[in-house]
Amino acid sequence: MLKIHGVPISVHTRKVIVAARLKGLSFEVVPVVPVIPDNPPPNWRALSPTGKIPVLCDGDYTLADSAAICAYLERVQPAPSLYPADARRHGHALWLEQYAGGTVFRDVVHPLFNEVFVQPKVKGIATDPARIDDVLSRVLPEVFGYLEAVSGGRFLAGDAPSVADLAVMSNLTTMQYIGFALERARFPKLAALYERVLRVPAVSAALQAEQPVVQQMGLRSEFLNAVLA
Ligand SMILES: N[C@@H](CCC(=O)N[C@@H](CS)C(=O)NCC(=O)O)C(=O)O
Repeated sequence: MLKIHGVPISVHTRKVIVAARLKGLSFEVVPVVPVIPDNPPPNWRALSPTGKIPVLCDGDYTLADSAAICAYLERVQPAPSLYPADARRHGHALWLEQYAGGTVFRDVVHPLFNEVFVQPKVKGIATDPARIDDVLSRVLPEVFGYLEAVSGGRFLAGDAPSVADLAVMSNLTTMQYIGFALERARFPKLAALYERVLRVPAVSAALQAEQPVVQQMGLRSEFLNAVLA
């Protein structure tokens, strides 16, 4: 059985979990929380050269990075495909997957998560409200404005969910868990897309499965009520 090292609350681990579920692949999650000192197993750097989650183990084969893992799962189980067949849509899906990991996560969700959760609750360092204000007032409007502009279709790169949808959905989910709403009035097409992705059965099942951890961590989840009811 596939082993996914990480935790479902992690943006990139959730993306891989949902990809495996969409493809009907059996997997188990091996909990690893890199931000907690001494939590990762002793051989962690051999599994994850960057130290980050997720890492996939398929028998004796090990692979780090959510984009690489999703592309690998696509070859292991081609249907349903997470990559559009059309060349331009395929390119667009890969671009948006990169944008989600490189800009939405790095510049918006990660700093917010760090300030609201990791610094105060794991490292004992006070939250910096100025950092949060800067992300919300300066960074988020441009990044979410771009996501809004590309959210007009059924899914981000065509009529079926792709890696781009999983990557964006996962960022928006963690952001809301830590108390930052996705403002529907400001980003209506993005909010509608997010809800469509949540209603994909493999996505709602994955979110349902992570709720015990969400409750245990004291995170917000009322924004999922309509989908998980
Ligand atoms: N490009 C990587 C990014 C992975 C990543 O940033 N993982 C975060 C959690 S979502 C992590 O491990 N953070 C802990 C750390 O940086 O030590 C991927 O797509 O898998």
